[in-house]
Amino acid sequence: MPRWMVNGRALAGDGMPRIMGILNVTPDSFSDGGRYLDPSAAIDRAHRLVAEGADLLDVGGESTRPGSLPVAAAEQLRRILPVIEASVRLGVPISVDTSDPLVARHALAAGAQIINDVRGLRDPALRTLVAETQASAVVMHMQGDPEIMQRNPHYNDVVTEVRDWLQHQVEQAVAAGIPRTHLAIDPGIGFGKTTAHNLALIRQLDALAPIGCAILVGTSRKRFLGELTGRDLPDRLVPSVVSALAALARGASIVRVHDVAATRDALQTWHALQPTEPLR
Ligand code: HH2
Repeated sequence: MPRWMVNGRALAGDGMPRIMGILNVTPDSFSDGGRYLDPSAAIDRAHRLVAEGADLLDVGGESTRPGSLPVAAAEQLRRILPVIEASVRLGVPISVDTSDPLVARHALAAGAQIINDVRGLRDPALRTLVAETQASAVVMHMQGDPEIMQRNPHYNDVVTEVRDWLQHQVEQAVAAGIPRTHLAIDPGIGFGKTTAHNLALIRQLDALAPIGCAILVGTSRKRFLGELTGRDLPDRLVPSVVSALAALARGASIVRVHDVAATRDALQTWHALQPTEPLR
């Protein structure tokens, strides 16, 4: 499996799945909006996620849920900087969920090491920044923009189109000077996709392997799980965990989740049950 290097350390590629804990410092995120807007609540949450077993944290100051509008860079920074500054002391890499080069620059200066870009490093300024700072990045696929992406998502062949687009973005990032090992790719579950598209992408996740980057997947609490099970947001823990395991079984190395403790339990059990795992 491809390695994902973050600040000189492998965060994937050694056979151990990794958990990215979600920390949304926003008033309006789809599942935890408003809960961690206060910096001290967000910092407490960061401690808790790491104590529960998160291998890295993804801090975001802008919701990208369907229908959401962009948040100004200054406001994103006001929300996330105190949280990043406090969280770097926790000893796990900090990722920042942004597409804005200004937000990214300040977040990296405050100690973040990964830019998680739901727009797949489309902005050349963001590619240059990641290259120059030797940061790592997540290149995610999204059709359209959050405001309109769920209106009528359409693909002729979702798996091939997502794979080809990610491949193109990775080549652009490499051409800008970012080492391939610094990049992880993400099919962008729920970003301009119907339930059928999301299921196809998870079922055929191994189609992304030829790109040669570690694969990250975020299914946690998402709407397609509600459509599958009939469960509302608070009751999507089981489908979230099961879908994370399914993604790992098909080649993902990192899962982005809200419920770290439950995902950690599931991963440890699942890992121990692999036929290749030596007895301890
Ligand atoms: N999903 C969300 C946000 N960022 N980043 C990556 N790489 N992959 C994802 O699947 C992904 C992401 C949406 O989830 P959440 O952060 O919980 O909600 P919101 O965007 O409303 O803050």
